[in-house]
Amino acid sequence: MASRIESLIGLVVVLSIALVVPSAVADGSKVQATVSFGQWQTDPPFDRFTNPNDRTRNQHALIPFEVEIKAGGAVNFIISGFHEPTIYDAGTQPGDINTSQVVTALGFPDLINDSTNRIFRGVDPRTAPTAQDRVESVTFHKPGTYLVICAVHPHFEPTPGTFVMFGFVKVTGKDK
Ligand SMILES: [Cu+2]
Repeated sequence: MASRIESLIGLVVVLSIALVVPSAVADGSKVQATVSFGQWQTDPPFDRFTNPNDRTRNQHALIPFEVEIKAGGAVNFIISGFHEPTIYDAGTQPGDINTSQVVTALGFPDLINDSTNRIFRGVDPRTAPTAQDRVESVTFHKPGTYLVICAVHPHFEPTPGTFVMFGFVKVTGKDK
């Protein structure tokens, strides 16, 4: 009797989890990916102990350039330095971004503010030093190839029409 009740409780727990967690997440493979979003350099040596945010020693790249996850999974953006991860809906290309739309603040580079097809924008890196080095984990529910840019204007488009700091998240369908 006791084992029957236990198995019934187990069944209820499993069903409850299935209702809450997308199947891709429960599955385990390709449910998440990590993207290094801006990197500190080591050659020549760089000592952040004494100079925590020397922007001339920061590399402006997404590593890897493209990651693949299943629908329902997440991408963890590990952000080092002054950057602003911003994600556009599937199919958007770098040239589609209107880089003339910006938010400005004295003493900071312009931040691109094109909201067309934008599905995610990270925390404002100008708000506090702690808003710079951080992790932002973002979920993707529909298959497609999503554009991820750094909205710091001189990082994304250092010269007009040349795009540098961006990458893609490829989201595949759930396994049947
Ligand atoms: Cu950046």
